[in-house]
Amino acid sequence: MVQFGNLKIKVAIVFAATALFACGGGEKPALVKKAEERVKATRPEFSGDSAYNFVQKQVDFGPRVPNTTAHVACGNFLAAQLARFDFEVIEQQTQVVAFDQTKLNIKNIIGAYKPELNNRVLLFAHWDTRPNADQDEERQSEPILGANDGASGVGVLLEIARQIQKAKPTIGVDIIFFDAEDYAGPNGSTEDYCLGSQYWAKNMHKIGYSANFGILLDMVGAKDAIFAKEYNSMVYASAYVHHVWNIADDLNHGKYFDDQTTRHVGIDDHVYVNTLAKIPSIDIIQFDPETRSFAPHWHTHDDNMDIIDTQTLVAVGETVLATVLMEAN
Ligand code: AHN
Ligand code: ZN
Repeated sequence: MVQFGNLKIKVAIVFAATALFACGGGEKPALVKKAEERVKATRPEFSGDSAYNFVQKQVDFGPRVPNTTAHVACGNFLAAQLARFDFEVIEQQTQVVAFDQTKLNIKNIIGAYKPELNNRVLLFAHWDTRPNADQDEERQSEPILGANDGASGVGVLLEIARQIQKAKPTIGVDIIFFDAEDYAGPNGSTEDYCLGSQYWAKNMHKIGYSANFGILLDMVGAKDAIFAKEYNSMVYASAYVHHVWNIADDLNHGKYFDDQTTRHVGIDDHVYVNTLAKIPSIDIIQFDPETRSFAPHWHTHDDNMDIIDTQTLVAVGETVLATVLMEAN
């Protein structure tokens, strides 16, 4: 019995290794290359002040809840920023039905750098904010500002777009700002979330679109944030989790990127990018592995500019941009 079990494990390992290295004769993925001859990541140019300003700009619109004027205005601002950094912009507008049957007018904002290349990386974040503060003790029915939950990931990605325009790497980069990630009621069920990414994964902006891998940034701006290895990322794309966490270590950001793996913490946009779009994707998300919970400001009115810290934005921004640049030929 034991022998049979071992054999099965051996067969599985050989099969997995074959799958990983069988690259159809094309360029080897950077992850495989890096595993063989692991090169230390070098620190890219990334301005924490600029990323912070991009977060502030979004928060200045007020809560970005679908079907509000602030949401429309902020969406237009984000698309204009990507265009300013020479990304080709596609605005994917549609209507989806929310948990309470409200018809939401939503917009996924997609920016493509070097759209002609096949060697591509996908970076994404949600740009909408939650319509309620269900974790707060006060004003629970009022929308939150979402400085961390919404604006932080988008702010880091806009600064990455700005730096890509300057560095001009030879790699395709897609940045997607997904809408309606957080439009759920108090104690909402998991399908209520991630409406924008679910729509995109079923209706991708280009026929046959793909990328080597994807990185989701969600709640990446709070002071002293801890990013544990997130459960679904480990299920679908563990090799990329280790790759990115190693790069964070190279850049001395190990205090933010924790080695522990979280238990299941919920569904986030990367789950649909993995299961429906079939792009291996990871989530960099603040989650405390000790208390097994999101930060105390999560889904409360304390999620405002007071909790945002430039150093955290830098740790995440440098790590993600270095990952992109390592993938360039
Ligand atoms: C749920 O709690 C279902 N998902 C966590 C992902 C999330 C919510 N990100 C931001 N808000
Ligand atoms: Zn949220």
